[in-house]
Amino acid sequence: MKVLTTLTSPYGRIVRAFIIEKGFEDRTEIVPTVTRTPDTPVLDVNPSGRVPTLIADDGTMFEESALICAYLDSLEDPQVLAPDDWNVRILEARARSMLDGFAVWVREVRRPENEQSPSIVAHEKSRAHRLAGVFDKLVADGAFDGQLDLAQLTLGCTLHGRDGKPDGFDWRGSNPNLAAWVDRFGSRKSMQETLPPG
Ligand SMILES: N[C@@H](CCC(=O)N[C@@H](CS)C(=O)NCC(=O)O)C(=O)O
Repeated sequence: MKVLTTLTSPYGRIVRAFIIEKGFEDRTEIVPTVTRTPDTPVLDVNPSGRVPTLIADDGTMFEESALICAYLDSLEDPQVLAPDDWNVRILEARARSMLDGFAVWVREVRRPENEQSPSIVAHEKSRAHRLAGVFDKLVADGAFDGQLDLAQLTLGCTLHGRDGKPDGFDWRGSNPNLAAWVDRFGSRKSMQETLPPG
């Protein structure tokens, strides 16, 4: 199997870390790539141009980090994920909501200054702070402890190794429980081996 991804994409990191958690390093080739260029190699296999993109051994193309992890998990027991655990899925969706908001925020501040929308930036910034506060309470209640799941991986890849991102976002000071959880989760081998460069 091949996974096309940038090494900076947090969505790609969810898949890369999950491959390590499953012990699938030998059967999966990570193909670092670029996105958002007219000649990105991703377009040769995936018309959306998005990463992560997985090409399975039978040539089937998968996109979407959660779907790719579910597919990988289905390939071999023991299954790591808990697709029927609604509580986990609710938490995963909430973490993904924060990550999706980051993607909008970072895209906005990367535009030339005179094209940026201060109201979009303010909207995303306040969503991010609000959610960080929610996660601070949830981790203090142990909601992200226990056997690895996609909620933990998504929250971890959203915040770990990305301090000050996007756009100087400073969530640590006012969310000490979340900071401690991110540091603890980030010490996993799968997270250490998938740290974004630079
Ligand atoms: N919901 C998707 C999001 C994937 C996504 O937005 N990836 C970004 C990189 S972080 C991308 O490929 N951007 C390229 C583009 O928009 O053309 C997932 O979970 O995999």
